[in-house]
Amino acid sequence: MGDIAADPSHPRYASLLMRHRLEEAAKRGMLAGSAMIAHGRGEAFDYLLGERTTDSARTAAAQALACLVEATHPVLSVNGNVAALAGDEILRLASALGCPVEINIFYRTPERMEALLGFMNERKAALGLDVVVLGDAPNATIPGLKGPRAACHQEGILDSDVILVPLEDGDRCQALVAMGKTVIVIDLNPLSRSAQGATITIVDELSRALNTMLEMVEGGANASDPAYNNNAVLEAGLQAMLQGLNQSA
Ligand code: PTJ
Repeated sequence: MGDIAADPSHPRYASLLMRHRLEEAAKRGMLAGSAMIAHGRGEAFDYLLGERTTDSARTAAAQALACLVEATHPVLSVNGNVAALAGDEILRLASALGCPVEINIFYRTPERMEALLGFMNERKAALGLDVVVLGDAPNATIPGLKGPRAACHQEGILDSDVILVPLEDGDRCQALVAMGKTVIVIDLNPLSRSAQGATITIVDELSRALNTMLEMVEGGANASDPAYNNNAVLEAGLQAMLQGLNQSA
């Protein structure tokens, strides 16, 4: 994608870089019309969080990674925002786990699917990674969801036992949980329906969360914790934001 004008020493460089990636992705036709609104909401929560990875987010990331490593059929689901903001990190994580990536979008159109498949396959080739990118020929549907957004691959999302669905919408998260899957969400908003309904919620910015998982996978993942408590993680995420607010008051 094109260059960003800001210097890496700029205090808001990371944020400007993410916005730039979204602008470039929009030009390529990869994004939903509401992608920028979703991103803006995420940015607001990240501000409150102090744009940092909290201890509770790290705990959730470690549990997420452990479940993905222990899974029989792990899958990483990718939508427009995820491809734009952290397509490379997703491909690296899929490569480390030896699992497929499936492009699965809420606002599904053939044009967007083509743009996203083209982008992810381009990045895969640039990184020289051997990762299966699904989404081109859906042959199944997610039960409980109506319309094109339910379309998925049997050998991908349908048969998965553990699924990472970053920046997911509430209905789909609920439908995947109802199928008995371990559903891992990355969402800066601890109050969203997805965050509340997922099995594991990483309350962190997408690229930070994925980079945390990549660092952990390099060091060797720990076993999953049977006592992991997602409600405690959500509460800790919310408290971190409220503390930030109190400090700046
Ligand atoms: O590509 P599509 O068609 O699948 O559509 C993707 C979007 C994201 C537009 C769609 O899924 C959507 O509308 O999502 P929502 O319901 O707005 O939820 C997105 C959630 O992600 C919100 O709770 C945001 O706070 C959060 N979020 C946004 N950007 C980030 C984020 N969380 C972590 N990192 C981010 N960069």
